[in-house]
Amino acid sequence: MIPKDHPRYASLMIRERLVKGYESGIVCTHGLIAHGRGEAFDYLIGEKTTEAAMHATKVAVATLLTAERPVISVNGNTAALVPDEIVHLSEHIGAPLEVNLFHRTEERMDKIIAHLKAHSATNVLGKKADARIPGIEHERGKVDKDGIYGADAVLVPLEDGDRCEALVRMGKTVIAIDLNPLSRTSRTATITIVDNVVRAIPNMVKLSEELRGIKQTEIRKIIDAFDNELNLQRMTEHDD
Ligand code: PTJ
Repeated sequence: MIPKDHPRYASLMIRERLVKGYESGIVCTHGLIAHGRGEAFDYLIGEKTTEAAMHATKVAVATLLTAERPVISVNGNTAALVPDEIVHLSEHIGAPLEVNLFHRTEERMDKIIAHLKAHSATNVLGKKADARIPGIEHERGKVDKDGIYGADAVLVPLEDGDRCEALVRMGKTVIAIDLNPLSRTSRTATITIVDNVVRAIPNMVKLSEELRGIKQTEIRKIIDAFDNELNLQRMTEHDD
């Protein structure tokens, strides 16, 4: 039991969720290691959403709301950390969830899909895997034709660099959530949100409610004014 007044309470509770996810077979062993890296970067940015991250989050939501076939890619860590929030986001922007795993086993696929459904998801893709991302030989290359393969915009929390590059090569708008602003994913994505998924996804849900009432021309302006490289520079230079 972690006492509520522990100075690292929030961070320890996030770990707790991942450990539970690991014990139930949702999170893979490597997911725990990946979290450690993310945690270190989060510590450096003060474990809060920076202005630059919020800016990217707003552009990301504007992009997803205007996309014709947006899809949200879900891996083990994301499913364990923000199951309710990712389902809400999927409903708010009208984008299906697609489970896509680096360490794919059919058992983990089934468990994650069941977990998301237990959190009220209705449309979860990923099992069919009837298409392949060109140039990606590992398991994350397996995608659904009517999901990630055919999407024009894909949200990828905790992505790996080579798939991110491959999705961009396919002409898709790729929105990454990655606490490491120096990663290949962060530098290759169209829009990079350097923030913890536990803050970024709830922020996206809130912003999707706010932006829904805004005129298309205004939404377009938000998207067109964004420069990912510049925004990443703000993150690495700690401009805010
Ligand atoms: O569930 P699977 O099988 O798809 O496997 C998932 C992992 C995470 C193991 C897999 O995608 C992987 O190996 O990822 P990487 O290449 O280690 O990249 C993870 C990136 O996510 C790193 O740059 C971390 O800094 C970042 N990260 C970790 N935790 C968080 C995060 N970014 C945002 N929020 C987090 N909570």
